[in-house]
Amino acid sequence: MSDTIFHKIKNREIPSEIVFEDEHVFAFRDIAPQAPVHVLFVPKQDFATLNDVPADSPEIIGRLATAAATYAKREGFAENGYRIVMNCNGDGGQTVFQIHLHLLAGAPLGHFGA
Ligand code: D5M
Repeated sequence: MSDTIFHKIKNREIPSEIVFEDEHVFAFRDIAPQAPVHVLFVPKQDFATLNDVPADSPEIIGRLATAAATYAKREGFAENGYRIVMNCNGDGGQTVFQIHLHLLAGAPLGHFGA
C-alpha cells in the first residue's frame, strides 16, 4: 500500500504535473484524461479504498472535495461546473488502490449510469 504509483508521484519519483498541494492533499493531472480537465486529488494519509476510511474521520474525504473546489475556483471553471467521482473496488472501476477523487471539467458532461 505504500508503493502505489501515486506514492511515487507524491515523492516525485516519477514525473507528473502536480497542480495542487497542501498539508493533507496533493493533486495531479490524470494520465488518461476523460475530460478537458481531469485531475486526481489524493490524501497524503494512506487508504486503499473508501471502505478503509474510518467512519469517524470524514475530514479525510471532505478535504479532497474542498481541495477540488478550491482548485476549480482558482482555475476559473467553478461557475461553469465540474464533476467529482470516487471509484471503489472492482464494480466501481477502481484500478489504483490508494483513494483518490477524480475532478472532471472543461466541457458539458453527460449523465451516466451503468
Ligand atoms: O483511477 C485511476 C486513475 O489513475 C486512472 O484514471 C489513470 C490514472 N493514472 C494511472 N497512472 C497514472 C500516472 N502515472 N499519472 C497520472 N495518472 C495516472 P481509478 O479510479 O482507480 O480507476
